[in-house]
Amino acid sequence: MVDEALRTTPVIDVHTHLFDPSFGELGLWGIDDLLTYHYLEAEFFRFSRLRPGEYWSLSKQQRADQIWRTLFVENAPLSEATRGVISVLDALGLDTAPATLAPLREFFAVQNLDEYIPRVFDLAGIKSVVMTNDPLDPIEAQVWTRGRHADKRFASALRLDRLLNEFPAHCHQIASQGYAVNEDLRCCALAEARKFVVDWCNRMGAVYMAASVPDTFAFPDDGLRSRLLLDLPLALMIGVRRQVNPSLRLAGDAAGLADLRAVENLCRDFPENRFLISVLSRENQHELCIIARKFNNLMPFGCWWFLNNPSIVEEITRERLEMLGASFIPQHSDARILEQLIYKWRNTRRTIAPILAKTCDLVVQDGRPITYSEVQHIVSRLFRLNFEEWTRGSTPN
Ligand code: FIX
Ligand code: ZN
Repeated sequence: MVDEALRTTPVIDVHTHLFDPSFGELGLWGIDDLLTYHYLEAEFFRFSRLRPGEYWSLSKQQRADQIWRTLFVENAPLSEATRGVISVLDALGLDTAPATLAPLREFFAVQNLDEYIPRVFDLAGIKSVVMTNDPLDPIEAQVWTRGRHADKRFASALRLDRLLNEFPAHCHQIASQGYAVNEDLRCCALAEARKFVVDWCNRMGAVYMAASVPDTFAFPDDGLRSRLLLDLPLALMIGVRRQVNPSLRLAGDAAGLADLRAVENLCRDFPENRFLISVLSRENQHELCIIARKFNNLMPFGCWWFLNNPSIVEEITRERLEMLGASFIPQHSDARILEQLIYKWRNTRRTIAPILAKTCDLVVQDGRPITYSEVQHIVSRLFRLNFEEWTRGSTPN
């Protein structure tokens, strides 16, 4: 019953770094992008003698060739991320162990996105994804300001990392968009910063605002973070330590244990606001479940980044089911490349199905039957309804 319900329930992927076709080159797909994914780059530097500087001096194709040879030919693809590429090639009916990438590049070269995106969404069992949209990314901002055809499959989320975590560095950029802000937010600058956020939320039709914050995140604090809450769901991704090894670029970020009293304070001080919270440290997971039992304006979501490994997804999901029932969002893909949707959701279904089945079985053992329509409802709640309800009526003012 669980397998069937998971197979037939189209999922909403609440956090990705994917872009719809109107964003052109920002949208990544195909074998070279799949292989130059920062998860694989991190693993590559563990096996290869190549120095990061030498690697970055190569073209994307040359980098992909290096990664394929090192992680898939000279070594067996054992890790979650390397197995992911194999799973994608298999799902597309392609050779999963060619000596070189030439035959695979031929396949991707002839794909037409209008037909290909629906095929990938179908293989992944996806209804829609939520993008990560940064109004301070010059290339992306151009697409929004010139206007784009909304694509129902790709919802938008206003990403505020640069605004909330590096305001002084981006103050001039915001000012150049016509907002009277200044570095220390004197007089009406805060209202102008809020106006910047509201305008971009409306321009994007954002379903939520989002920001990742470091493991040192505290609330309340003296900065902008405390003063920029709107009545739009805020997704906070807590516990990333950016660029602990800058030479690896995107692969150079790490994680740290956060003090979740900041989350308690946020939920208590802003009872009308809705918070989607994901924490990066494995050691923060239990406490997040406890805080969620205290505040119903907190929705835990996903097994983020370094947690997105079956052994840890199992542990986190079981704990959440035991403590929260079906009142959480088990997973998001964080896909950066289109085809990653296929393996990340294949893995999630494969990992979560036995846990859900076991939990339903325990209900029966405890003396109450479970029907198929109840199983369908549980799966819909976890992978669609919780998010739809959380973001319903999300228009900022
Ligand atoms: O902050 C985020 O949204 C993270 O997911 C990314 O920064 C990270 O690079 C990533 O791709 C994780 O899967
Ligand atoms: Zn992300």
